[in-house]
Amino acid sequence: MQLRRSGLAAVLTLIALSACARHPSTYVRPLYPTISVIPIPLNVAQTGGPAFRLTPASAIVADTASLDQRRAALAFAAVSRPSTGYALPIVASLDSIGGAMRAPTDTNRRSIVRLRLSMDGSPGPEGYTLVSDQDSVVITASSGAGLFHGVQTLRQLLPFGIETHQSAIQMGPWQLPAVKINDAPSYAWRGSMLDVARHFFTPDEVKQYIDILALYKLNTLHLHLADDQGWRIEIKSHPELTALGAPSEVGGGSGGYFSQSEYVDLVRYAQDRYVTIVPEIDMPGHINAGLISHPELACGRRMPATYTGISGGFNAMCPDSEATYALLDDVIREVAALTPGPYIHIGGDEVQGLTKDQYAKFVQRVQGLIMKNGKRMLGWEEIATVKALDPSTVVQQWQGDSLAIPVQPGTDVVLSAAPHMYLDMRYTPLTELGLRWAGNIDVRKAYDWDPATAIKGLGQARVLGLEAPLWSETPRNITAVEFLVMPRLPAIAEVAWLPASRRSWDDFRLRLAAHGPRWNLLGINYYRSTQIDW
Ligand code: TNX
Repeated sequence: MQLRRSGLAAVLTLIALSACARHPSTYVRPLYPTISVIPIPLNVAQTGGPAFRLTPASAIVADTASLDQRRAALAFAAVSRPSTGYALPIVASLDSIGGAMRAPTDTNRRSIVRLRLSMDGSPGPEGYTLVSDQDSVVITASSGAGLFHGVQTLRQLLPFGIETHQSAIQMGPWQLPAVKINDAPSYAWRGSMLDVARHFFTPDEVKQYIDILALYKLNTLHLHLADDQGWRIEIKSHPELTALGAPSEVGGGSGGYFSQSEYVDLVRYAQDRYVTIVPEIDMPGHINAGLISHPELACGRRMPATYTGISGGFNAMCPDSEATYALLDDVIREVAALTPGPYIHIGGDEVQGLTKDQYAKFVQRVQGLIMKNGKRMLGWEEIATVKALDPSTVVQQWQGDSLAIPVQPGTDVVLSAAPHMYLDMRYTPLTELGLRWAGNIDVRKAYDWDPATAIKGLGQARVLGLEAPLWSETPRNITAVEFLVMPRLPAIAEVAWLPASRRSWDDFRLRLAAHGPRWNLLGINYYRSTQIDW
């Protein structure tokens, strides 16, 4: 039941809402906070003035010659036009549509949503201000990302019905309180990893995932593109990698892969939402699927062959063969050329069967290949055992609440502490999906902790931010992925956005409850945690 597409929930919500429109007194709306934005903005003040209201005469004012303003304006229009049924034209100035600012009645008052890029760099990268009053909502930022985040805040300040695509059902009034918001994130890296290797997810499903990241102001999607069970990215110079490595997945399904044009389309879709894609080809271990077509490069304990189980560590690329680096040179060159973001992830985790020296030699050689292509290398925390890492290389912590391998001072680290952020763990012993090795993670465990103090062994490392991985040994489709991700990912998004001193579990759980109806309308599945009064 929990895993079924939440279409039924969406229909029920719509019925309740339409009943509400016709018989206002029969629908008892749950008591949600007036402001239930996630992540809660750093500073938000209700000014007490009259509310802002979208009307059929409203307009979006933005300079469409600017790509950043255009993206933000289109993002707001895409959410609000279908649900309100209003035209909401995007105009450079009010003059271009004519008419007075104040129309005669309140119901067609010409209110505006104005998007502005400031020239002076304030309010910082990814930050924005949002000021609403009776006549306008003005979002100001110094970057496209900041404007886009401001639009997500505006979206969440509007009633949840704004998420519906059924404009026939009137769920207004489309209003929000008069507020002054000043907002910016604490961490620059706020991400999630989606494992498309254990189970494959189609480009459209990955786009659904990106939509969730964008709604919660997450800016990084790490795609785990190759593992023992599947190779998921077309490499034109080596079509054999997908020909033999892609048609399989955990449990014996047919798998799949992204063609290069599909991958490029995903990158663009993410860019339009200010999400950076970080591609990972896991190596030298977790590479069975890639070795099926290159058994001569295997130094593992088994001959490479299709693998549909869920344990790892039985295969590795031979670090002593030049042919290994020739193949990886081709793979990295192609992946780098398709990826505008600055990072390429090489995995590097859970390698068995190589000596410490062989592993170090491998990581250094691959680091050279990545740097040669103008990218920064990223690897799971095991790469920190290698002494000669370049200062540009980023280490991704994952095991427990401590970094098993202390990193060199000055190293950039991304935190993915499994006991709080592994979205593939079970919520409780009774939930039907997920693994168990890092413990159960219900919503509070994901939310109520402080990354600034929790991780031991970081030394003088520089924490870039947080990333919550969704490994896909157990979820077989995107609905199951959503069940594991929601509502823990919004919790992590708030942990990454605000310092612990500015967060409160009691406040968060009330705001989170208000997002359930949004997800119902968006068709997003989620786990009804008993910690939340939905
Ligand atoms: C550990 S985290 C792994 C993955 C598994 C995951 C399951 C990491 C770098 N390696 O290969 O899928 O646990 O939770």
